[in-house]
Amino acid sequence: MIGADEIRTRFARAMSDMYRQEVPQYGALTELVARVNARVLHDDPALKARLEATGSLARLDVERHGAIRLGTAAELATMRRLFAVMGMVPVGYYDLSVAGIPVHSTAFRPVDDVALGRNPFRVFTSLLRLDLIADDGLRAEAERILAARRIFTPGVLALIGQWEEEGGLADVSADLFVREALETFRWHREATVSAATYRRLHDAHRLIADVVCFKGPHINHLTPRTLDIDAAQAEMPSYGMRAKDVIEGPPRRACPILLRQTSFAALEEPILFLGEGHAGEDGCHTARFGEIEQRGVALTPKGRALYDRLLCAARDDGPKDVPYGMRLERAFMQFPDTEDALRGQELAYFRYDLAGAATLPPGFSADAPIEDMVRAGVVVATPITYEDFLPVSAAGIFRSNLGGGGGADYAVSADRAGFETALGAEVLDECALYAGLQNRSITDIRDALRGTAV
Ligand code: OOG
Ligand code: NI
Repeated sequence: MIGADEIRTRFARAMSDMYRQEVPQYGALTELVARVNARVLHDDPALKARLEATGSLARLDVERHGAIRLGTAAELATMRRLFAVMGMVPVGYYDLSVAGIPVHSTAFRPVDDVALGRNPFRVFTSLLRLDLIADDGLRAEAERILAARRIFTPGVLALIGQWEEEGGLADVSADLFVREALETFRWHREATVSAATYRRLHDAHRLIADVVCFKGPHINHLTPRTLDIDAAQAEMPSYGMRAKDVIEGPPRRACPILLRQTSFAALEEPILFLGEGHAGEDGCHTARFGEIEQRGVALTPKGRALYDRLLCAARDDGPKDVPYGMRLERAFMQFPDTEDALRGQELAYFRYDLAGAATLPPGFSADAPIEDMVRAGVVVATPITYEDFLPVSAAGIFRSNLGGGGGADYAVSADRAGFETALGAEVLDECALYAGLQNRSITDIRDALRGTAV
């Protein structure tokens, strides 16, 4: 039997190869990021040593996230089963309707630290909210079109069933699974609708046309992880890419927090509409783009509340003639920027490891506060990487790829329960996962110090 981590690794590689063929600029982007990362590691041996010690260096070259947009509850439920074969489970709920984007989303990803270390491949997965189409006729038409499509191959459905029954896949079946699963994410230039239908859906919201008018949920970007997003952003033009003006997320920091992202504009791709009795009409569609990201430490609910407050302040407060980047820098001066402060004020999650042998200096007990052990040099604390997404950033990424503007005004709210019903499962709480990693590392230390480690 081939393990989930290995199937995920094979799938992520196959997806990356396919996307490089489909969108050559993605290939250029991965080269740019590899060059920037090599330079950062060369210039910062301490960072390199730390990434190596925590097993993060090995995953850096393969680390990617992608995104898809689904049309129906049934598609989402089957997608959950498909990702489960690769050890990817839904984490987090993101409501984007508040930002004028008619979707809500989750991220499918591995959750335990061994799996994350092997390959943290994640897919931001959105479900279209048809209830947000105001026109009854148009909504019914979109529903009818979506109900008629089959986005999964019979082959992949059979293999998912086999995996669920037998608890695994043999080598040959795993390769077949990867090949068949990939078909769902492939780009098809033939639309499933006429030019007139496309235009009507497009006028309701560009995103609705992107989800409804095609055979499947084409992968719309694949994002490599950079160690210096400012450097990568500055070099994008020399690779022929027009980057988004602002980097989403927090400003540059000594101790990076959460997630910073930037993207280049979506490509205009030729498509072929369904003809009515005659050959189809040509058109074009923009959906697929490139993105890079830099990841920092995961924040506790307290840290996250502070982040949200300061981000809001930077966006809404103060004179608008001050550039956004500067307002952001200014607002975030209130966010502590040393690891000691992030730990001391319980703003971020850390993983704790014994610095050396499991011995304590005189006067210490195995139950001593972990912070005392860090100060005494018995224990080292390492930031836990944020593995998830940010709704405000995601909305910015969506918007920049909907040809600017693009935000409708929806008088609705989050519908987490509706999303989970469609999914057929609850989404995991990301903070509980990070807290679990942190607490387990502390328990392991105390066990080792008591000599009870197995
Ligand atoms: C997803 C946009 C969100 C991110 O990194 O925040 C995203 C989409 O455009 O489908 O990928
Ligand atoms: Ni993304």
